[in-house]
Amino acid sequence: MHSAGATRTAPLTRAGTTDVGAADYVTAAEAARTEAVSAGTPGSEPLEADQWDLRAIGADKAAKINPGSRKVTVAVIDTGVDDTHPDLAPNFSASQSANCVGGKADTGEGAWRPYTDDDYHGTHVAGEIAAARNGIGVAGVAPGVKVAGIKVSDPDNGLFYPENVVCAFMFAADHGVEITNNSYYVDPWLYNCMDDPDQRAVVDAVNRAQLYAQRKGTLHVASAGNSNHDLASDAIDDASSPNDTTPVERTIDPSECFDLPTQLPGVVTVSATGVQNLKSYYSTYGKGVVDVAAPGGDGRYQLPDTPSKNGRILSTMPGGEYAFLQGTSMASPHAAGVAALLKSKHPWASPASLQALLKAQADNPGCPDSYDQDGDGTQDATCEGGDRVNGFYGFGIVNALRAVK
Ligand SMILES: [Ca+2]
Ligand SMILES: [Ca+2]
Ligand SMILES: [Ca+2]
Repeated sequence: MHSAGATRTAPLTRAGTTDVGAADYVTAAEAARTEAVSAGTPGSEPLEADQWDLRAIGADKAAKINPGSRKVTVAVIDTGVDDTHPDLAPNFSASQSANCVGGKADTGEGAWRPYTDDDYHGTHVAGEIAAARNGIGVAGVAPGVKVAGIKVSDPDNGLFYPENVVCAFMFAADHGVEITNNSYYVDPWLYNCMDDPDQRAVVDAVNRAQLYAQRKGTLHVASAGNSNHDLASDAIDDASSPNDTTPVERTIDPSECFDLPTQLPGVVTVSATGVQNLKSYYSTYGKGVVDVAAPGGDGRYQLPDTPSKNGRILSTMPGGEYAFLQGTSMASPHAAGVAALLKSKHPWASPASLQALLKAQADNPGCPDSYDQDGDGTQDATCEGGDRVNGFYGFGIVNALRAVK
């Protein structure tokens, strides 16, 4: 039993992070079966047969051409990263890691680690980006780059407060981090409205830190959110905020109320797809808001023909474990991994150029003719736009193979 505090009773509903549902651990039997299946595939990792997401973006083939450069670091701003995991240890950059809780960076040994194994979110994200190709477990999208951890989640309630995120952006910029991954929203408001003085102050503070980092050469990649909201619409009903006290019901205009950091200018906004290259049922979307899409998994409607048939994303967990998770939290690190491959190939690219390269090499499936995933006869979301840019996929699904060619 973990009992770090009374508020630790519901680790799977941590408000700021954006994974959907409970973690699906890989059982020993599943792992053994998967290892047997992949044993005949030379050069692949033991659990790679279940990593449909790597194949969907050509990351398995890309790794054979260029796994990414040791000179590129992706910092995971999240619940901490367990760098003692054997799949993360080879690529971990301790000198670019910290604990930013409280608004001041603590760089003491292990300060970046999760408080308990329940704070698994950041460790899963880190593995998706850069788990090593070392003959054990899984592989990340860019197994040759380095990954760092900047912890921003509050130890008592798991929330991602603004001052912690501001600290993380500035720390990343000051420590030569090329790319940050942001699979969360800044708490306690899902949407921060500019006509509210307190919420406006949050937008201004996080935006200033983002711009500071961008000027120093750091590109930020962020999850679009898991509410199946249309960020290009003029009204969204939300009853989830503030999540640190009693939430209120309100209708917001997403052109004046912002999900942070994903809606800040300059940040790469990532929606999620499943194995059929179709928007995941939960993924937030929006024409002119989503920049690119990437595999985040869809365990409800898009199941792969893999050993486990699990439509979620398999990656590392604290304590040397592995599990499947889904969410735009899992999509963003795939895009960050491809951005890291592009940065490896184009070391002088500015954050703006890097984002342009990421968009230019993405594959756009185009809007689907119908999006009635639950089959009740009504559309579950409306994709606006054309084959080149649209609300579900932005400029398209990122492509690791094209990034290294
Ligand atoms: Ca591995
Ligand atoms: Ca954006
Ligand atoms: Ca429907």
